[in-house]
Amino acid sequence: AEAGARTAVPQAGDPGLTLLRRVGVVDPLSIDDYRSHGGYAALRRAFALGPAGVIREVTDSGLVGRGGAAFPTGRKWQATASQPDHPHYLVCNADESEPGTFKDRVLMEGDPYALIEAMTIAGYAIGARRGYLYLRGEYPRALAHLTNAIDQARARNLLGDDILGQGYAFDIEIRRGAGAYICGEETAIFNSIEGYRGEPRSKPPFPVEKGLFGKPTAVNNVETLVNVLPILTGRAEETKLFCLSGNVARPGVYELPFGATLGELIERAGPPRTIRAVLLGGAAGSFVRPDELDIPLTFEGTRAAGTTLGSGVILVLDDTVELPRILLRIAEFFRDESCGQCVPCRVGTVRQEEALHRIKDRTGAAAADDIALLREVGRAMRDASICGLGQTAWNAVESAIDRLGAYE
Ligand code: L3W
Ligand code: SF4
Repeated sequence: AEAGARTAVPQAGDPGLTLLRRVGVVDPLSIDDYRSHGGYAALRRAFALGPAGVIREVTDSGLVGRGGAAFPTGRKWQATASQPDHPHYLVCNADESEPGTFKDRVLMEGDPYALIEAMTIAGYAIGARRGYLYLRGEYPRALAHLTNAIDQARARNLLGDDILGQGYAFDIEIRRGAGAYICGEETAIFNSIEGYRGEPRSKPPFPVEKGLFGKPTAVNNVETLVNVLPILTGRAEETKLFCLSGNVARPGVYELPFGATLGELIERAGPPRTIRAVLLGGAAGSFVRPDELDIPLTFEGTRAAGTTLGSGVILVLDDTVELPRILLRIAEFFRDESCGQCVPCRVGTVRQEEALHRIKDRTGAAAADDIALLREVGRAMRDASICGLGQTAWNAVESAIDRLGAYE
Protein backbone atom coordinates (compact mmCIF):
# COMPACT_ATOMS: atom_id res chain seq x y z
CA ALA A 1 0.00 0.00 0.00
CA GLU A 2 2.96 2.30 0.51
CA ALA A 3 4.39 1.88 -2.98
CA GLY A 4 4.24 4.80 -5.36
CA ALA A 5 2.80 7.28 -2.91
CA ARG A 6 5.02 10.24 -2.10
CA THR A 7 4.01 13.22 -0.08
CA ALA A 8 4.16 16.83 -1.06
CA VAL A 9 7.08 17.38 1.29
CA PRO A 10 9.46 18.86 -1.31
CA GLN A 11 7.06 21.77 -1.59
CA ALA A 12 5.81 22.06 2.00
CA GLY A 13 5.48 25.64 3.15
CA ASP A 14 5.56 27.00 -0.41
CA PRO A 15 3.51 30.23 -0.26
CA GLY A 16 1.89 29.36 -3.60
CA LEU A 17 0.09 26.38 -2.12
CA THR A 18 -3.59 26.46 -1.19
CA LEU A 19 -4.87 22.92 -0.74
CA LEU A 20 -1.52 21.55 0.41
CA ARG A 21 -0.50 24.59 2.43
CA ARG A 22 -0.68 22.83 5.78
CA VAL A 23 0.64 19.46 4.60
CA GLY A 24 4.09 18.85 6.09
CA VAL A 25 3.70 22.04 8.14
CA VAL A 26 1.13 21.22 10.83
CA ASP A 27 1.03 18.29 13.22
CA PRO A 28 -1.79 16.22 11.68
CA LEU A 29 -2.73 14.87 15.10
CA SER A 30 -3.19 18.27 16.76
CA ILE A 31 -6.43 20.19 16.51
CA ASP A 32 -4.73 23.16 18.19
CA ASP A 33 -2.07 23.24 15.51
CA TYR A 34 -4.77 23.07 12.84
CA ARG A 35 -6.63 25.98 14.42
CA SER A 36 -3.49 28.05 14.74
CA HIS A 37 -2.98 27.61 10.97
CA GLY A 38 -6.39 28.96 9.98
CA GLY A 39 -8.43 25.86 10.82
CA TYR A 40 -12.17 26.27 11.47
CA ALA A 41 -12.30 29.83 10.11
CA ALA A 42 -14.28 28.50 7.15
CA LEU A 43 -16.85 26.77 9.39
CA ARG A 44 -17.39 30.01 11.32
CA ARG A 45 -17.89 31.84 8.04
CA ALA A 46 -20.33 29.11 6.93
CA PHE A 47 -22.44 29.63 10.06
CA ALA A 48 -22.46 33.38 9.39
CA LEU A 49 -23.61 32.81 5.79
CA GLY A 50 -26.25 30.17 6.51
CA PRO A 51 -26.78 27.06 4.34
CA ALA A 52 -28.15 28.95 1.33
CA GLY A 53 -25.29 31.45 1.53
CA VAL A 54 -22.70 28.66 1.56
CA ILE A 55 -24.27 27.04 -1.50
CA ARG A 56 -24.33 30.42 -3.24
CA GLU A 57 -20.61 30.98 -2.62
CA VAL A 58 -19.69 27.48 -3.75
CA THR A 59 -21.85 27.85 -6.86
CA ASP A 60 -20.41 31.28 -7.66
CA SER A 61 -16.88 29.93 -7.28
CA GLY A 62 -17.50 27.54 -10.17
CA LEU A 63 -16.11 24.59 -8.20
CA VAL A 64 -16.54 21.28 -10.01
CA GLY A 65 -16.00 17.74 -8.72
CA ARG A 66 -12.46 16.43 -8.49
CA GLY A 67 -13.29 12.72 -8.67
CA GLY A 68 -13.02 12.77 -12.44
CA ALA A 69 -16.38 13.82 -13.83
CA ALA A 70 -16.24 17.56 -13.02
CA PHE A 71 -19.92 17.99 -12.06
CA PRO A 72 -20.68 21.45 -10.53
CA THR A 73 -20.54 21.10 -6.74
CA GLY A 74 -22.93 23.98 -5.98
CA ARG A 75 -25.57 22.43 -8.23
CA LYS A 76 -25.18 19.07 -6.49
CA TRP A 77 -25.54 20.66 -3.05
CA GLN A 78 -28.50 22.78 -4.10
CA ALA A 79 -30.26 19.75 -5.58
CA THR A 80 -29.72 17.78 -2.36
CA ALA A 81 -30.67 20.62 -0.02
CA SER A 82 -33.95 21.24 -1.85
CA GLN A 83 -35.27 17.65 -1.60
CA PRO A 84 -38.39 17.43 0.60
CA ASP A 85 -37.53 13.86 1.64
CA HIS A 86 -35.45 13.49 4.83
CA PRO A 87 -32.94 12.71 6.27
CA HIS A 88 -30.30 14.04 3.91
CA TYR A 89 -26.85 12.43 3.90
CA LEU A 90 -23.36 13.50 3.01
CA VAL A 91 -20.88 10.92 1.72
CA CYS A 92 -17.22 11.69 1.21
CA ASN A 93 -15.73 9.45 -1.45
CA ALA A 94 -12.26 8.74 -0.08
CA ASP A 95 -11.94 5.35 -1.77
CA GLU A 96 -9.08 6.66 -3.88
CA SER A 97 -8.29 3.64 -6.05
CA GLU A 98 -7.71 4.91 -9.56
CA PRO A 99 -4.30 3.52 -10.54
CA GLY A 100 -1.78 6.35 -10.23
CA THR A 101 -3.90 8.45 -7.85
CA PHE A 102 -2.63 9.41 -4.39
CA LYS A 103 -3.59 13.06 -3.89
CA ASP A 104 -6.46 12.43 -1.46
CA ARG A 105 -4.15 10.27 0.60
CA VAL A 106 -1.69 13.15 0.99
CA LEU A 107 -4.51 15.49 2.07
CA MET A 108 -6.00 13.02 4.56
CA GLU A 109 -2.69 12.00 6.10
CA GLY A 110 -1.19 15.47 6.22
CA ASP A 111 -4.19 17.69 6.95
CA PRO A 112 -7.02 15.47 8.21
CA TYR A 113 -8.89 18.21 10.07
CA ALA A 114 -9.36 20.08 6.79
CA LEU A 115 -11.50 17.23 5.47
CA ILE A 116 -13.47 16.96 8.72
CA GLU A 117 -14.13 20.72 8.71
CA ALA A 118 -15.09 20.65 5.02
CA MET A 119 -17.48 17.74 5.56
CA THR A 120 -19.12 19.64 8.43
CA ILE A 121 -19.64 22.64 6.15
CA ALA A 122 -21.02 20.46 3.35
CA GLY A 123 -23.38 18.71 5.78
CA TYR A 124 -24.58 22.08 7.04
CA ALA A 125 -25.18 23.34 3.49
CA ILE A 126 -27.24 20.35 2.37
CA GLY A 127 -29.15 19.90 5.65
CA ALA A 128 -27.54 16.61 6.72
CA ARG A 129 -27.02 15.48 10.30
CA ARG A 130 -24.84 12.56 9.35
CA GLY A 131 -21.83 12.17 7.11
CA TYR A 132 -20.07 8.99 6.03
CA LEU A 133 -16.41 9.02 5.12
CA TYR A 134 -15.86 6.02 2.84
CA LEU A 135 -12.13 5.40 3.10
CA ARG A 136 -9.92 3.19 0.97
CA GLY A 137 -9.10 0.14 3.11
CA GLU A 138 -5.40 0.29 2.24
CA TYR A 139 -4.90 3.71 3.84
CA PRO A 140 -4.11 2.84 7.48
CA ARG A 141 -2.34 6.11 8.28
CA ALA A 142 -5.20 8.17 6.89
CA LEU A 143 -7.58 6.08 9.00
CA ALA A 144 -5.58 6.74 12.17
CA HIS A 145 -5.31 10.48 11.49
CA LEU A 146 -8.96 10.89 10.56
CA THR A 147 -10.17 8.84 13.52
CA ASN A 148 -8.11 11.02 15.83
CA ALA A 149 -9.39 14.17 14.14
CA ILE A 150 -13.04 13.10 14.53
CA ASP A 151 -12.47 12.27 18.23
CA GLN A 152 -10.76 15.59 18.88
CA ALA A 153 -13.42 17.53 16.98
CA ARG A 154 -16.14 15.87 19.06
CA ALA A 155 -14.30 16.72 22.26
CA ARG A 156 -14.11 20.38 21.19
CA ASN A 157 -17.74 20.67 20.19
CA LEU A 158 -16.79 20.87 16.51
CA LEU A 159 -18.82 17.73 15.82
CA GLY A 160 -21.82 16.54 17.78
CA ASP A 161 -25.21 17.82 18.91
CA ASP A 162 -24.64 21.56 19.00
CA ILE A 163 -21.59 22.55 16.97
CA LEU A 164 -20.02 25.78 18.25
CA GLY A 165 -23.31 26.55 20.01
CA GLN A 166 -24.98 27.20 16.64
CA GLY A 167 -27.74 24.63 17.08
CA TYR A 168 -26.41 22.48 14.24
CA ALA A 169 -25.95 18.74 14.90
CA PHE A 170 -23.62 16.72 12.70
CA ASP A 171 -21.41 13.69 13.11
CA ILE A 172 -19.15 11.62 10.88
CA GLU A 173 -18.70 7.88 10.64
CA ILE A 174 -15.77 6.28 8.86
CA ARG A 175 -16.43 3.19 6.76
CA ARG A 176 -13.52 1.32 5.25
CA GLY A 177 -13.48 -0.22 1.82
CA ALA A 178 -12.16 -3.74 1.43
CA GLY A 179 -10.04 -3.48 -1.69
CA ALA A 180 -12.64 -3.31 -4.46
CA TYR A 181 -12.07 -0.52 -7.01
CA ILE A 182 -15.77 -0.52 -7.89
CA CYS A 183 -16.63 0.64 -4.37
CA GLY A 184 -15.36 4.09 -5.41
CA GLU A 185 -18.37 4.35 -7.74
CA GLU A 186 -20.80 6.57 -5.88
CA THR A 187 -23.80 4.23 -5.83
CA ALA A 188 -21.66 1.15 -5.10
CA ILE A 189 -20.53 3.06 -1.99
CA PHE A 190 -24.18 3.25 -0.88
CA ASN A 191 -24.60 -0.50 -1.28
CA SER A 192 -21.36 -1.12 0.57
CA ILE A 193 -22.36 1.14 3.48
CA GLU A 194 -25.81 -0.45 3.60
CA GLY A 195 -24.21 -3.89 3.90
CA TYR A 196 -24.86 -5.18 0.38
CA ARG A 197 -22.43 -6.20 -2.36
CA GLY A 198 -20.56 -3.25 -3.79
CA GLU A 199 -22.45 -3.09 -7.06
CA PRO A 200 -23.40 0.17 -8.80
CA ARG A 201 -27.04 1.15 -9.17
CA SER A 202 -28.53 2.45 -12.39
CA LYS A 203 -28.75 6.24 -12.63
CA PRO A 204 -31.14 8.08 -12.70
CA PRO A 205 -32.37 8.45 -10.04
CA PHE A 206 -29.26 10.39 -9.10
CA PRO A 207 -27.99 10.29 -5.52
CA VAL A 208 -29.18 13.85 -4.90
CA GLU A 209 -32.68 12.41 -5.06
CA LYS A 210 -32.29 8.77 -3.96
CA GLY A 211 -28.92 7.95 -2.53
CA LEU A 212 -27.79 6.33 0.70
CA PHE A 213 -30.67 4.37 2.29
CA GLY A 214 -32.80 5.74 -0.57
CA LYS A 215 -32.51 9.28 0.80
CA PRO A 216 -31.18 12.50 -0.78
CA THR A 217 -27.38 12.32 -0.69
CA ALA A 218 -24.48 14.48 -1.82
CA VAL A 219 -21.36 12.47 -2.69
CA ASN A 220 -18.15 14.43 -3.01
CA ASN A 221 -14.50 13.52 -3.46
CA VAL A 222 -11.96 14.52 -0.78
CA GLU A 223 -10.23 17.17 -2.89
CA THR A 224 -13.58 18.67 -3.90
CA LEU A 225 -14.57 19.12 -0.26
CA VAL A 226 -11.23 20.55 0.84
CA ASN A 227 -11.57 23.17 -1.92
CA VAL A 228 -14.55 24.63 -0.09
CA LEU A 229 -12.35 25.96 2.74
CA PRO A 230 -10.38 28.51 0.66
CA ILE A 231 -13.58 29.42 -1.20
CA LEU A 232 -15.23 30.46 2.08
CA THR A 233 -12.19 32.21 3.49
CA GLY A 234 -11.48 34.10 0.29
CA ARG A 235 -8.01 32.73 -0.39
CA ALA A 236 -6.19 32.84 -3.67
CA GLU A 237 -6.98 31.42 -7.06
CA GLU A 238 -8.36 27.97 -7.67
CA THR A 239 -5.83 25.17 -7.88
CA LYS A 240 -5.77 21.49 -8.79
CA LEU A 241 -3.77 18.57 -7.44
CA PHE A 242 -1.89 16.32 -9.84
CA CYS A 243 -0.37 12.91 -9.21
CA LEU A 244 2.90 12.56 -11.10
CA SER A 245 4.34 9.09 -11.53
CA GLY A 246 6.26 6.91 -13.95
CA ASN A 247 9.56 7.94 -15.51
CA VAL A 248 10.03 11.28 -13.76
CA ALA A 249 12.81 12.24 -11.39
CA ARG A 250 10.49 13.69 -8.73
CA PRO A 251 7.18 11.79 -8.57
CA GLY A 252 4.57 13.02 -6.11
CA VAL A 253 1.61 15.32 -5.63
CA TYR A 254 1.84 18.76 -7.25
CA GLU A 255 -0.54 21.66 -6.73
CA LEU A 256 -0.91 24.14 -9.57
CA PRO A 257 -3.31 26.87 -10.62
CA PHE A 258 -5.45 25.84 -13.59
CA GLY A 259 -3.95 26.64 -16.95
CA ALA A 260 -0.37 25.37 -16.76
CA THR A 261 0.40 23.01 -19.62
CA LEU A 262 1.06 19.31 -19.32
CA GLY A 263 4.64 19.91 -20.50
CA GLU A 264 5.31 22.57 -17.86
CA LEU A 265 4.22 20.26 -15.07
CA ILE A 266 6.28 17.33 -16.38
CA GLU A 267 9.23 19.72 -16.60
CA ARG A 268 8.87 20.48 -12.88
CA ALA A 269 8.80 16.77 -12.07
CA GLY A 270 12.00 16.05 -14.00
CA PRO A 271 11.17 14.46 -17.37
CA PRO A 272 12.98 11.45 -18.86
CA ARG A 273 15.37 12.01 -21.79
CA THR A 274 12.75 10.88 -24.29
CA ILE A 275 9.01 10.69 -23.62
CA ARG A 276 7.13 7.95 -25.45
CA ALA A 277 3.66 8.72 -24.05
CA VAL A 278 1.78 10.22 -21.12
CA LEU A 279 -1.29 8.61 -19.59
CA LEU A 280 -3.65 11.40 -18.54
CA GLY A 281 -6.57 10.83 -16.20
CA GLY A 282 -5.68 7.31 -15.05
CA ALA A 283 -6.66 3.88 -16.31
CA ALA A 284 -10.01 5.36 -17.35
CA GLY A 285 -8.22 8.22 -19.12
CA SER A 286 -6.20 8.27 -22.32
CA PHE A 287 -2.66 8.40 -23.65
CA VAL A 288 -1.24 11.48 -25.32
CA ARG A 289 1.86 11.81 -27.49
CA PRO A 290 5.02 13.79 -26.71
CA ASP A 291 4.04 16.37 -29.37
CA GLU A 292 0.83 17.10 -27.41
CA LEU A 293 2.44 18.40 -24.23
CA ASP A 294 1.03 21.90 -24.80
CA ILE A 295 -2.41 20.67 -23.66
CA PRO A 296 -3.61 23.05 -20.92
CA LEU A 297 -4.32 21.29 -17.64
CA THR A 298 -7.94 22.36 -17.32
CA PHE A 299 -11.12 20.33 -17.59
CA GLU A 300 -12.06 22.19 -20.78
CA GLY A 301 -8.57 22.12 -22.29
CA THR A 302 -8.13 18.39 -21.88
CA ARG A 303 -11.64 17.74 -23.18
CA ALA A 304 -10.95 19.85 -26.27
CA ALA A 305 -7.82 17.77 -26.87
CA GLY A 306 -9.92 14.59 -26.79
CA THR A 307 -8.67 13.47 -23.41
CA THR A 308 -9.57 14.06 -19.76
CA LEU A 309 -8.10 15.52 -16.61
CA GLY A 310 -9.89 12.75 -14.72
CA SER A 311 -8.78 12.60 -11.12
CA GLY A 312 -5.41 14.21 -11.91
CA VAL A 313 -3.23 11.26 -12.90
CA ILE A 314 -0.17 12.00 -15.03
CA LEU A 315 1.82 8.85 -15.74
CA VAL A 316 4.93 9.55 -17.81
CA LEU A 317 6.42 6.74 -19.93
CA ASP A 318 9.86 6.90 -21.53
CA ASP A 319 10.99 5.23 -24.76
CA THR A 320 12.04 2.00 -23.07
CA VAL A 321 8.44 1.16 -22.24
CA GLU A 322 6.77 -1.85 -23.83
CA LEU A 323 3.34 -0.42 -24.62
CA PRO A 324 1.58 -3.76 -25.28
CA ARG A 325 2.53 -4.90 -21.78
CA ILE A 326 1.18 -1.70 -20.22
CA LEU A 327 -2.07 -2.07 -22.17
CA LEU A 328 -2.41 -5.66 -21.05
CA ARG A 329 -1.90 -4.58 -17.44
CA ILE A 330 -4.65 -1.97 -17.77
CA ALA A 331 -7.01 -4.50 -19.39
CA GLU A 332 -6.24 -7.02 -16.66
CA PHE A 333 -7.08 -4.40 -14.05
CA PHE A 334 -10.52 -3.73 -15.54
CA ARG A 335 -11.28 -7.43 -15.99
CA ASP A 336 -10.32 -8.02 -12.39
CA GLU A 337 -12.25 -5.05 -10.97
CA SER A 338 -15.45 -5.40 -13.02
CA CYS A 339 -18.20 -6.22 -10.53
CA GLY A 340 -19.75 -8.59 -13.05
CA GLN A 341 -23.25 -7.20 -12.75
CA CYS A 342 -23.80 -6.25 -16.40
CA VAL A 343 -22.92 -8.25 -19.52
CA PRO A 344 -21.13 -5.62 -21.66
CA CYS A 345 -18.53 -5.04 -18.97
CA ARG A 346 -18.35 -8.52 -17.46
CA VAL A 347 -17.80 -10.15 -20.87
CA GLY A 348 -16.24 -7.17 -22.66
CA THR A 349 -13.37 -6.72 -20.23
CA VAL A 350 -12.49 -10.43 -20.64
CA ARG A 351 -12.65 -10.27 -24.46
CA GLN A 352 -10.52 -7.11 -24.41
CA GLU A 353 -7.81 -8.74 -22.33
CA GLU A 354 -7.84 -11.89 -24.53
CA ALA A 355 -7.45 -9.85 -27.71
CA LEU A 356 -4.58 -7.84 -26.22
CA HIS A 357 -2.87 -11.09 -25.23
CA ARG A 358 -3.18 -12.40 -28.77
CA ILE A 359 -1.71 -9.30 -30.41
CA LYS A 360 0.96 -8.59 -27.81
CA ASP A 361 3.78 -9.40 -30.21
CA ARG A 362 2.08 -8.53 -33.49
CA THR A 363 1.81 -5.42 -35.67
CA GLY A 364 0.17 -4.19 -38.88
CA ALA A 365 -2.02 -6.61 -40.87
CA ALA A 366 -1.34 -9.39 -38.38
CA ALA A 367 -3.01 -7.38 -35.62
CA ALA A 368 -5.86 -5.98 -37.73
CA ASP A 369 -8.57 -8.55 -36.92
CA ASP A 370 -8.08 -8.23 -33.20
CA ILE A 371 -7.98 -4.45 -33.36
CA ALA A 372 -11.34 -4.53 -35.17
CA LEU A 373 -12.66 -6.82 -32.45
CA LEU A 374 -11.32 -4.51 -29.74
CA ARG A 375 -13.18 -1.61 -31.33
CA GLU A 376 -16.44 -3.52 -31.46
CA VAL A 377 -16.15 -4.73 -27.88
CA GLY A 378 -15.03 -1.26 -26.75
CA ARG A 379 -18.06 0.36 -28.36
CA ALA A 380 -20.41 -2.09 -26.64
CA MET A 381 -18.80 -1.47 -23.26
CA ARG A 382 -18.94 2.30 -23.69
CA ASP A 383 -22.55 2.40 -24.87
CA ALA A 384 -24.18 -0.29 -22.78
CA SER A 385 -22.39 -0.63 -19.43
CA ILE A 386 -24.22 0.40 -16.28
CA CYS A 387 -21.41 2.43 -14.73
CA GLY A 388 -18.25 4.37 -15.45
CA LEU A 389 -15.98 1.35 -15.04
CA GLY A 390 -17.33 -0.44 -18.08
CA GLN A 391 -17.96 2.79 -19.96
CA THR A 392 -14.30 3.81 -19.72
CA ALA A 393 -12.57 0.40 -19.74
CA TRP A 394 -11.58 0.78 -23.39
CA ASN A 395 -10.47 4.44 -23.29
CA ALA A 396 -6.77 3.93 -22.64
CA VAL A 397 -6.41 1.05 -25.10
CA GLU A 398 -8.27 2.96 -27.79
CA SER A 399 -6.07 6.01 -27.34
CA ALA A 400 -2.92 3.88 -27.47
CA ILE A 401 -4.05 2.41 -30.80
CA ASP A 402 -5.29 5.66 -32.34
CA ARG A 403 -2.90 8.27 -30.92
CA LEU A 404 0.25 6.27 -30.29
CA GLY A 405 -0.05 3.70 -33.07
CA ALA A 406 0.61 1.00 -30.50
CA TYR A 407 0.46 -1.93 -32.95
CA GLU A 408 1.63 -0.30 -36.18
C1 L3W B 1 -27.77 15.42 -10.16
C2 L3W B 1 -27.90 15.18 -12.50
N1 L3W B 1 -26.52 14.90 -10.09
C3 L3W B 1 -24.64 13.77 -12.80
C4 L3W B 1 -23.75 13.70 -10.46
C5 L3W B 1 -23.50 12.24 -10.28
C6 L3W B 1 -22.06 12.24 -9.82
C7 L3W B 1 -21.45 13.37 -10.60
C8 L3W B 1 -20.74 12.93 -11.85
O1 L3W B 1 -17.73 9.43 -12.36
C9 L3W B 1 -15.64 9.55 -13.38
C10 L3W B 1 -14.92 9.41 -14.71
C11 L3W B 1 -13.54 8.91 -14.31
N2 L3W B 1 -28.47 15.56 -11.32
C12 L3W B 1 -26.61 14.65 -12.47
C13 L3W B 1 -25.97 14.53 -11.23
N3 L3W B 1 -24.77 13.97 -11.47
N4 L3W B 1 -25.76 14.17 -13.43
O2 L3W B 1 -22.51 14.22 -10.93
O3 L3W B 1 -21.52 12.00 -12.53
P1 L3W B 1 -21.07 11.12 -13.77
O4 L3W B 1 -22.13 10.10 -13.97
O5 L3W B 1 -20.77 12.04 -14.90
O6 L3W B 1 -19.71 10.45 -13.39
P2 L3W B 1 -19.30 9.37 -12.27
O7 L3W B 1 -19.79 8.02 -12.69
O8 L3W B 1 -19.67 9.80 -10.91
C14 L3W B 1 -17.03 8.97 -13.46
C15 L3W B 1 -13.64 8.61 -12.87
O9 L3W B 1 -14.94 8.83 -12.41
N5 L3W B 1 -13.25 7.24 -12.61
C16 L3W B 1 -12.43 6.94 -11.55
C17 L3W B 1 -12.29 7.74 -10.54
C18 L3W B 1 -11.37 7.42 -9.49
C19 L3W B 1 -11.05 8.35 -8.57
C20 L3W B 1 -10.07 8.13 -7.51
O10 L3W B 1 -9.50 7.06 -7.37
N6 L3W B 1 -9.85 9.14 -6.73
O11 L3W B 1 -11.65 9.53 -8.58
C21 L3W B 1 -13.62 6.15 -13.34
O12 L3W B 1 -14.46 6.11 -14.21
O13 L3W B 1 -12.59 9.93 -14.46
O14 L3W B 1 -14.87 10.68 -15.31
O15 L3W B 1 -21.98 12.53 -8.47
O16 L3W B 1 -24.38 11.70 -9.35
N7 L3W B 1 -28.62 15.35 -13.63
FE1 SF4 C 1 -20.27 -3.74 -12.71
FE2 SF4 C 1 -18.86 -3.24 -14.93
FE3 SF4 C 1 -21.49 -3.15 -15.01
FE4 SF4 C 1 -20.13 -1.25 -13.66
S1 SF4 C 1 -20.10 -1.58 -15.87
S2 SF4 C 1 -22.01 -2.31 -13.02
S3 SF4 C 1 -18.42 -2.52 -12.88
S4 SF4 C 1 -20.24 -4.97 -14.58
